[in-house]
Amino acid sequence: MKKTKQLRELIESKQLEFIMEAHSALSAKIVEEAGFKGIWASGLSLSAALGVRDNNEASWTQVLDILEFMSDATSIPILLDGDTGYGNFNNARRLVKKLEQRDIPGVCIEDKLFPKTNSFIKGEAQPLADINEFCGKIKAMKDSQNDEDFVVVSRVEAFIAGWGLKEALKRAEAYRQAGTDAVLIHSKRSDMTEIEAFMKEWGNRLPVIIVPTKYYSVPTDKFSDLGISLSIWANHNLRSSITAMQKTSAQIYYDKSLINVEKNVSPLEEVFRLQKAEELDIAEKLYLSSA
Ligand code: SPV
Ligand code: MG
Repeated sequence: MKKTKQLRELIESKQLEFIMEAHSALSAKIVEEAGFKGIWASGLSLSAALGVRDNNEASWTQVLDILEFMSDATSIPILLDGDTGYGNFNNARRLVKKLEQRDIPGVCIEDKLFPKTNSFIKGEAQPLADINEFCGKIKAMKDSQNDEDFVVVSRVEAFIAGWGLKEALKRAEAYRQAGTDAVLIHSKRSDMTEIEAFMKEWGNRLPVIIVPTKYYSVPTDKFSDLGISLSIWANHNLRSSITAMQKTSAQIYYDKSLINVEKNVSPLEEVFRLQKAEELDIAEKLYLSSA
């Protein structure tokens, strides 16, 4: 099934679904092998892996280049965290064209200003986009997609910026009317009170997506009870790799030897398997006369 259709089905399915963060082709492949049906190309993780901040310091074409590797390495759909769409409606609709060319089936845009800042850094100091301008961006994106199943998710940052429920609902409804396929409602609270209040008023006008990074201790059953469509585990491959690499580097530095780490790291055979080394071996026998 084409990736756009896969992503649309994930978002529109009646039960709660999950996608997992990746920030490279390797991590994307690991997400797929774990069993996930979709990948979150996290702006935070992509930027961190590039050694820059989550403030649009990496250009959108640099992000696109990584996405191309991620998409080539996997067969499940990728939802790109497209920040604010990297500019105005014109930049955002060009982004849609380029994503479609690379078989990236959907993008999430957030109602902040370019260059954005991560929602967990001084969220309340962050200005929100003008509602009409953001609706124009959604319309331009939807009008420019070639594949009817390409997904545009609109992320409401009203709670993050401290504007409250009324503003969150007003924005979500405006984005729905502009033609978005789903709404992502974000919260930085450690409980789900904001999300719960939103869901009670929202009903099921459109699928709702959440990012429970800060309310990680809320049982997942609660998400389905509230009628959430999709939960994004947003940065846990990046964070687990940081922990693992810090440990390994420190150990080798301290020991001046590999003796204590060999048993704790993936064998080289696993690296070769993930790279599909075997396929090249077979192809060489077929196509290289000397092999
Ligand atoms: C990301 O993963 O980059 C996100 C989610 O946008 S958050 O970091 O919670 O803003
Ligand atoms: Mg982000």
